[in-house]
Amino acid sequence: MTNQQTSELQTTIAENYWQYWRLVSDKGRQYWVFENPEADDEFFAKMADSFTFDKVANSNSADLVYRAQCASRKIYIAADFRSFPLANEFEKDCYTSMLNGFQYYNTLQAEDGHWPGDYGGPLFLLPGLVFVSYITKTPFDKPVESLLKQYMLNHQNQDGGWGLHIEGRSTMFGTVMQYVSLRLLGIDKSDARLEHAGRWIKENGGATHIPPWGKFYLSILGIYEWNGNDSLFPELWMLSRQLPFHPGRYWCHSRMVYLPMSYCYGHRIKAEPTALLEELKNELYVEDFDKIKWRSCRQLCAETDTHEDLTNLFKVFNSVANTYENVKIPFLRNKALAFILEYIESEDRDTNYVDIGPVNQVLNSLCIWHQYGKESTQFKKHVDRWKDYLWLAEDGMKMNGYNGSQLWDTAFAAQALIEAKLVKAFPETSSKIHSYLDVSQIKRDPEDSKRFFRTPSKGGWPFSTVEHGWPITDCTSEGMKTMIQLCKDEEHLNFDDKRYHGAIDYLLRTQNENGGWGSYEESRAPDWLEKLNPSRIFTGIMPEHPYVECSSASMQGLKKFNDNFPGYKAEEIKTAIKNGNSFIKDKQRNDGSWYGSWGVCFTYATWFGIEGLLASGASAYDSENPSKEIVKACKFLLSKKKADGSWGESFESCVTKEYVQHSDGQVVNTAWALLGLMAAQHPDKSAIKRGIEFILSRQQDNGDWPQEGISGVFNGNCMITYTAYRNVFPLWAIARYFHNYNK
Ligand code: LAN
Repeated sequence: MTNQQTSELQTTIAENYWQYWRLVSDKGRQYWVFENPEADDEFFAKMADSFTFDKVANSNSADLVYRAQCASRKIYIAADFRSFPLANEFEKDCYTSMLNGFQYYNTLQAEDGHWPGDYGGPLFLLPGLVFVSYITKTPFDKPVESLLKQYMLNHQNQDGGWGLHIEGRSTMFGTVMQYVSLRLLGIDKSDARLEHAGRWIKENGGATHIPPWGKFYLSILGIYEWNGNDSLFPELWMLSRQLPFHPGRYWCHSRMVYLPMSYCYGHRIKAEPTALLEELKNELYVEDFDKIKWRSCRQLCAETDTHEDLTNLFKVFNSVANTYENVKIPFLRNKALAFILEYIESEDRDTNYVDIGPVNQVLNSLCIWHQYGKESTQFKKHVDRWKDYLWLAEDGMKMNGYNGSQLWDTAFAAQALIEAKLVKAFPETSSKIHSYLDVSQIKRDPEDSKRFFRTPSKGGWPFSTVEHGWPITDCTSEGMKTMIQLCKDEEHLNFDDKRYHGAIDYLLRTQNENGGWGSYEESRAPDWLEKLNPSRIFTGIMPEHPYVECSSASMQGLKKFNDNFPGYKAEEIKTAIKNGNSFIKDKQRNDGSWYGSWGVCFTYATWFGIEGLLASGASAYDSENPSKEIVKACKFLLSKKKADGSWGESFESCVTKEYVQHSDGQVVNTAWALLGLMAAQHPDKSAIKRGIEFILSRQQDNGDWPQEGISGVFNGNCMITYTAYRNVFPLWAIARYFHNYNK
């Protein structure tokens, strides 16, 4: 058999097992259910084996389970669009590629209008859930459990360890977290893969060298002493809100993770001891567990994991908090813990127990279990949301970085379709997009915003679902931009324009004084707060920082609204856009690029930088005098072009903050670079055409593109998968070339 035949056969066998899984989706909520009442242990073992995955070839899975299930769907294309009067062969290739590409991609759209997809990547999330399921004695269903294990095993590196994310080299955090999870899920320590991992852990100093989050997670299991943690100081919440380091001023993700962590610390939550946990104490450390001097381990961190060093300022604050811990005042501690609990419950209600992200969802579950017990309605509501974070692909069942990227992906897919002028070609797709954007707009404000540090949300759009309900600046803009244009392109689609006012108010409210926008909220603390970052593994997590991507999107959104509905807050919008322009200019680096905080990396942000400048009045190359910032940005992009005409950026760019070429061209980077160059109407037609040729050459017969390197990032160091990008951005770039460039 040829290699291809072998791999086709493997896929067929695998699909026999995959077919027992079905994705349920409703208003964006998406989760997998297993349907085979006759399945027994032997079946589960065989099923797990069918999720074979070659990490060495590519550690990114291609979302084949979901995509295979959609393969038989038929997509209607309106007759007028099935062909196009074409001038030349190349245009014909472009049009065919778009039609095929959308026809394929539209098969993946769910009935509720969004595009479900893999949002995995980080490897520290699933272990958190496994730990909490173990502590609360809430086991997973068998089929889920077997595929969770399979996922972790599939992502073991060749040296025996695991990274912080699927493409990363081994770290203590990744390795200990997967090792413990696999043991908790029933794998014996004599298993060769675990023995290998165990050696990695010991050779790198043992689990005392795990970074702070790892110390925390091991402590709730009782296999690391609480005393080996720096204080998580619950009373910090009770200090004056005027203080610049009050946690109410933190970036919302840090705030919402610190919240349950400080609850667990205050209560010193610890799993009921079991024989297995006792064994783990012997497996993870170089020293005898009972002889470890825990206090001296507080700041140990393996070299493999150290992305940021602790600052002197942190050390000062930390020693105050640690000292207080020795003399703490019970009244204050209780008061702090009561406030924290109230806050956790408010977040739970506001988000319908989805919670802002995968870390606090799981930790809130633990706190609620601790407070109200396993049988409480609140705990059950938490557990019911666990599945919203789990995703199935050919590498097994993983934990997503959010409850999905529904709104974000839908808005981008729609904008690509709009630029391709194919809205009317796919009428069903377009109506469903409209309906998803409509139901996903946030309809209410958080319940007690002042007390719980929330910015009003009404009118904004979230990243995922309306039930999640946290508004995000760029998601709001992308949602609004898309809705405005969709309703213009398709007469029968409507949206009451007063509903945009909330979005505009939110965008105006969240702009910072320097003109930039952060991700969710206005910045509430000075930059130096970053010096108190205790994490070692993440950058830029303390205050909300302004970003070029979020700012550019917000400016584009404001402009789109103002161009279409000039009657609402026109002056404020104009000023906001003007200030945004200064922010973007200010962030441009000397080489003309912008650093990307949410996508890999300079190609992503430089595309946003260019679009932001254009939205705020900068002139492109089609004017007499193109703006110097645009010229510099395009020069940068062209300087990174590879010999084959593509662009390809490694995720290492995000980590090192300098452009790092990927060994291969990447369709997603190529598309971003081309979108930027074409938005600027750059005159190097042959470079742009070659880039498009590269994208066309990578397209598969079914209209899909291969899954290449990972393309998303957060906190400077952790990568995250955006499955949709390999379809949407190539299509968007071709669309721009076809209709809006070179005309
Ligand atoms: C996201 C996902 C979406 C992303 C964009 C909208 C793309 C971006 O433009 C703004 C930032 C935002 C909203 C974002 C922030 C950080 C998130 C929430 C994530 C990358 C998804 C997962 C990540 C979250 C912090 C992961 C949990 C880990 C912690 C360190 C708390």
